[in-house]
Amino acid sequence: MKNLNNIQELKDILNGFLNASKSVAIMTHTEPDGDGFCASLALQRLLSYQGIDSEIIIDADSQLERFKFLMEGAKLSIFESGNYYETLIVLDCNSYTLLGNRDELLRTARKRLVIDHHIPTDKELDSDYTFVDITEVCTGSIIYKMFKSEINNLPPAEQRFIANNLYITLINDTNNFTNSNTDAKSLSLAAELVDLGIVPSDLYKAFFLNNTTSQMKYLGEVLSGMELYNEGQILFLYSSLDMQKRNHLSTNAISVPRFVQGIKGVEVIAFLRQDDKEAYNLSLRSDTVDVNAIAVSYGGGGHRSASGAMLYGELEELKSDLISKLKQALTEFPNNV
Ligand SMILES: [Mn+2]
Repeated sequence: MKNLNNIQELKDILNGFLNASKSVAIMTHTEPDGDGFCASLALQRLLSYQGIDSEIIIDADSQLERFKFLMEGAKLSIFESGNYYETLIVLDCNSYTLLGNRDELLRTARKRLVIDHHIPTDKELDSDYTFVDITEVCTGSIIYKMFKSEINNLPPAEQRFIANNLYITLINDTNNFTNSNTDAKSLSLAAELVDLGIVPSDLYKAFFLNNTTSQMKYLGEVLSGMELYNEGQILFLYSSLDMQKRNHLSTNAISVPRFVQGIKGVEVIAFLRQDDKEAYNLSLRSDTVDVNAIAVSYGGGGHRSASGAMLYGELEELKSDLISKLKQALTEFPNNV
């Protein structure tokens, strides 16, 4: 595997791969989010303008309802074992734990390229070329930098399709410019996308506010079970399979931590969501504690202020271990700011 460290080099490698490829697949992590999935949609459209057909490979249980308004004309394929693509591009993901069964495509593809902005872990994907820039606010920003001049030369309707998707990558990973990763670079990117014709208020409403009443009732149930530890510095939320079932929702129907960010006195948010009998999805958020380190200790990872992992075992044991890890991390605060 070769690590790439500049955008032009990345673009050259990608073009080299695509020039002689019979089949191209793009994919992102499991539970596709507004960064990985919308960056895939933008890249697919950009490639199609270069005459290259590609498929975005999703899992059979991927929840894509909230992306519908961004998907017009997209070519998606549900992963099936035995599928083969000559070139494989993985976006917003550099970890086997976040790829699920689709890691099979990585084993069989002849040309593999990973483009990501997460802190690398010890479960890095085996690829021919890997571009990771943890200073990039979102994967969409990397795609924009690679193809800025091509985007400027597209017809207005195509520009808007791509700009809409890239704007979603940006507001997904900055939580609509409220996370600590919001800076001059991310706001400049937003301004450039507005110049391409996007309407930020429409996209905000369509992506963040467009929840169903079932989702909001479920959210209410989760929020009403809120627990506080360490004199209110740790906010713990739990979602059971029953809560999801009662509200006719599947596992990742709504991003819960978003709704409790910024609560007075809270330094760390931990959301534990039951996905199976003894399987729990953990999401961590903090502007002070390095939650990536905690996620890594569970075999997960992500970013310093937002990360996650899968936990397996008995709920009460997992919970008490988690709370003690968070308390320990807080004793090191503010040294770890
Ligand atoms: Mn991302």
